[in-house]
Amino acid sequence: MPDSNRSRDVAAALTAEALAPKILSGGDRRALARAITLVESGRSDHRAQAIDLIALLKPQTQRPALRIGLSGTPGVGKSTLIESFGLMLTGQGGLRVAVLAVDPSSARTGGSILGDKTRMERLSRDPLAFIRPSPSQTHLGGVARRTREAIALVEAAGFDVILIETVGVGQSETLVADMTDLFILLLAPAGGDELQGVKRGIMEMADMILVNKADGDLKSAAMRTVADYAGALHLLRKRPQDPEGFPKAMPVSALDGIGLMQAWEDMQRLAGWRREQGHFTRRRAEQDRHWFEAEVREGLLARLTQDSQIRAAMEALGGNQSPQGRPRQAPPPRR
Ligand SMILES: Nc1nc2c(ncn2[C@@H]2O[C@H](COP(=O)(O)OP(=O)(O)O)[C@@H](O)[C@H]2O)c(=O)[nH]1
Ligand SMILES: [Mg+2]
Repeated sequence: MPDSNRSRDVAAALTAEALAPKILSGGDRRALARAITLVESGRSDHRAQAIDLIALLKPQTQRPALRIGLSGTPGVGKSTLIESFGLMLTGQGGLRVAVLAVDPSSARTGGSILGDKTRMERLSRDPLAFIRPSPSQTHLGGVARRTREAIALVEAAGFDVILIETVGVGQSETLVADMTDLFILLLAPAGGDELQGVKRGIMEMADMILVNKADGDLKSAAMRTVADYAGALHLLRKRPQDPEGFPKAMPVSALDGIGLMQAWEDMQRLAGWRREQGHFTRRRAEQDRHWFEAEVREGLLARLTQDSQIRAAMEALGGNQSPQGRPRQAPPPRR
């Protein structure tokens, strides 16, 4: 086949009309992967197709998946936990599980938090699972849109649970918490009796704190850490979206699979309660509004900076930078 034909075929395969039915059928992983490539692309023709695709899929998406955000510092055991937890859900629950990642650091390190395939080898071979490593990313604004669109795609493909992993870098936790139904903080057993320097803001976002590595020599340290955090959570202001007993801290071992079923039961209980009480849909509506406003703001700013007078004025004021020297971020939604 001549090259020009082939590239035309590839282009045809990437149109919204071609991809939408394949994604909705649920079984076409290649179409899903292609669609995610489309939403990640910086090309303007791809962007146009991505917008069309999301618009086609949204009204036909059967039911919401449970979106679970998982955050923790490198080495705490996120990949190991996602693999064990994911295999438990696909194996015992027969659920379809998608794994996405938000990694603002990958642009700097050139790596990717899910790039390390060896740790999720078994889950990536599971026909009920879909794993998408995070691409090299430049700025958080782009990451947010790409991740939200990837969520919409896997949801349209009928996945039951979407796990979104992030390293605790900068504002990535807030970002993930603002696009998920449940936000889980993964911690390691503490050596001393200090609270590992977890920021109060992060604690306030957590629906559950899982203290990992509660096995072998680390078990007693893990139990102490659970007790410390249970106490700390107790001191936080009560949130309307929590039933009795939440947010909670509990021990798990991703390596031995200990506590994972209990954690899943608690997540379901929490999500179920929030659904009954109307918190679930309210939170999603708030998140939609927040991201819509963020996009409008970004779009307006992009337009404004095309105006030479305004651009000159901004440059005179020090450019499009926040006082900390980071790109501006939209404020988080009210909770
Ligand atoms: N003892 C123990 N080690 C674990 C557990 N989970 C992960 N690890 C180890 O901790 C290290 C980091 O795990 P990894 O999943 O790559 O962490 P990530 O950087 O958060 O994704 C690896 O050597 C794992 O084998 C656990 O439950 N118990
Ligand atoms: Mg990892």
